Amino acid sequence: MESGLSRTAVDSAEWQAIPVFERPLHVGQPNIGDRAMFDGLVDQMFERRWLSNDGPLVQDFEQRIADFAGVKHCVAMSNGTAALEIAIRALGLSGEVIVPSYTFVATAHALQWQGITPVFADIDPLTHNLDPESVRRMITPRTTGIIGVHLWGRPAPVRELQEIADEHGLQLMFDAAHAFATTLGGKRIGGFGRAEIFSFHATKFFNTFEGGAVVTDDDEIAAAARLMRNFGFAGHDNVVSDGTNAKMTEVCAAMGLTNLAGVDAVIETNHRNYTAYQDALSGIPGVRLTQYDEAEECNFQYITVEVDDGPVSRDEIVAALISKNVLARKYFWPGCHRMQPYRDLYPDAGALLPNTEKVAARVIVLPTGTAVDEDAVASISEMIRVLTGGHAL
Ligand code: T4K
Repeated sequence: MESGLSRTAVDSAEWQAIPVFERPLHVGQPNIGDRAMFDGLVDQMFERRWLSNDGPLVQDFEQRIADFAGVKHCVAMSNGTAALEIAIRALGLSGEVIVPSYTFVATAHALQWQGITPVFADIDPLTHNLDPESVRRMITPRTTGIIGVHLWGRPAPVRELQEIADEHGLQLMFDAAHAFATTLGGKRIGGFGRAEIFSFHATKFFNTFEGGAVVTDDDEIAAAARLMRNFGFAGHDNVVSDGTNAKMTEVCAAMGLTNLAGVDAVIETNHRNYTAYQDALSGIPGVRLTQYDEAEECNFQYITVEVDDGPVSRDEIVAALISKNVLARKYFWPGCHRMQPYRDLYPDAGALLPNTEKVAARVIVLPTGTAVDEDAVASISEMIRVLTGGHAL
């Protein structure tokens, strides 16, 4: 390797002594619930010969998610991106909508895809969530709404964003793709803004293979979302709005019902891993684990560390971890504003997003979930300790 890393770390006896994992440890390796329960639900599904289109498993799933999140309505969708697109349409957003750049690209694409301009605001470097002051600076006469993202499952500044929205007559919704089973001020995420969306993708700690939902207390939004996910049908032969096909299938709902029954155990495992990472990484200079507020309910699904510039770069650390079969990720580098089509559309956006640029260059996401045990956490943490210069050796 042509870098400082080869001299400082990966050629060292400490590095060589750490074994390569036999099987790759992925970020986002799915948690899989009780197979017997899943099989039972799928057997019933086949027995009924009802596979999609608002079937009984989807209806049961929706009711349970609404109860869990403490909201009036859950409209299940084929994935989180479809849920975003439909929520955006149901809210009537148009013109420009303010979003963070430091998020998965789906948040921006869901707007751009429908001819709405995503305007990127900067983040708070500590919380990684939208900076309300930056949001204020991005408002123009064309702005119709704000989409906050509860990044890593840590709540966005909901109160401040609501104040800005109210002051300027803007709609507010949240991309809660990461935030199922988390709270803000003791209230479950799901009921903030006019609507929120969840992702239940395979890589989320709670998954339905692919899936998502629009959750809301607003009857009008729920009714519109329900129509739009099924081509606008309000009954046989009766199309009353525009729409698409964003329906959740019965087999996905079966997976959701199964995983919901085991969700507490998964959170417990995630919490155990988070605490183990915290203990093992604390005291390593230049390495900071992103903290969860344990006074709230957290799902602990993302283990993110920020590494300062040092003799070894973030990218070199990630490459070295991958060589040991630890498939760490650089989410959400380089920021949406540096991805297409936004990079060409707004080549100078980076100047307005200094914190996004800094944080995106520092973050490493590490594996967790039920596929990762405490020995694995110890070994990965040891790798990071050695790679960052062996300060604590
Ligand atoms: N908003 C936010 C803030 C989001 O983070 C997301 C999705 C969305 C909206 C949109 O929701 P969806 O429409 O996806 O429901 C992955 C996921 O595909 C994506 O759902 C997720 N965010 C994002 C953070 O991660 P990629 O491009 O990183 O996927 P990929 O294929 O590289 O897989 C990620 C890791 O998971 C890999 O290390 C492999 C591992 N993996 C993946 C799958 C599917 C497994 O081990 N097993 C598997 O079955 O986007």
